[in-house]
Amino acid sequence: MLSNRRLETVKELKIAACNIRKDLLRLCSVQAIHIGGDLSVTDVMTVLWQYQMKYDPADPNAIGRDRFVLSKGHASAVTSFNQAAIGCFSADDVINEYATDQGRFSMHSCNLVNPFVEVSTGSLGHGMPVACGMAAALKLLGNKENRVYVVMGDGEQSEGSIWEAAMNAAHQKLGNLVAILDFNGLEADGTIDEVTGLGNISQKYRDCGWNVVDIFNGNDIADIKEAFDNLPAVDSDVPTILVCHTTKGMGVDFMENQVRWHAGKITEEQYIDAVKKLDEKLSKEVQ
Ligand SMILES: Cc1ncc(C[n+]2csc(CCOP(=O)(O)OP(=O)(O)O)c2C)c(N)n1
Repeated sequence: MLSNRRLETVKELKIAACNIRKDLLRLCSVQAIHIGGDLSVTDVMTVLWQYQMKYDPADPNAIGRDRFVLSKGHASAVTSFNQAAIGCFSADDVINEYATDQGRFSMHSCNLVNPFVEVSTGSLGHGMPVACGMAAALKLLGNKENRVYVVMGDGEQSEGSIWEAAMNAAHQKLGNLVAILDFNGLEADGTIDEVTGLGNISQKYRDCGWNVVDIFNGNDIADIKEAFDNLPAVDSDVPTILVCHTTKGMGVDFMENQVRWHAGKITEEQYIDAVKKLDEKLSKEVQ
């Protein structure tokens, strides 16, 4: 059935985000994945998929669905585990099929093998312009019910195509477009400041004509939920970006803020220890 609000409360969403992190770590103990950027965006993805988005796991092409584009396409695992959580397939399917010849899941999402992937991504800078096109098409069709959500990385902001799309989205008054920026301060080879500093990224989007919402703790479920609850109407005239200040590797102490953990695999011992710590943290937070 086409629905949203699968989970309602901050507590439920915190538990769900913890479960996603455990799924990610389980996969990471058998395969190298982009774990750092999966963990930074886990909280916002959990609220998006398990609370905010209108989606039918039985019909990924339902006309009345909200659209999702993963512009930072290497965060495929966190997307797949959220889709598993709402019943598109199982978390075991993701783990068993990941990076196998016939599998639906891999380091980047591919819609040729996985119907729950709206757009194949992986080459940075492409998802955002495609999302703008989808939002423009929905608007042209007179749709006032559905949004297009696009998740980008901060390193990805170096791609020129992002800025062509950002200017065009404001020009076309795409109020149905919601971009989410996972501002974790690191990319693959170093810090954002070392590679291509972004300056005041919120101001840059404002200057392009966007409605900018800063989420100063982009790993805080309550703040994320509040931002989604207060989005402007779908038929408003200005695209919105949620600038989420997050921590790369969030929730796993030896990965937090470490460039080395952009991608990689963990040992069984690291997996057991990390899961134990996640459980301890959760029980303090939700007691
Ligand atoms: C066009 C393109 N150039 C380079 C890469 C290689 N690459 C993969 S992930 C990544 C870093 C991206 O950084 P960011 O967007 O901040 O992602 P996060 O830190 O959230 O994982 C790079 C350069 C790519 N996938 N596409």
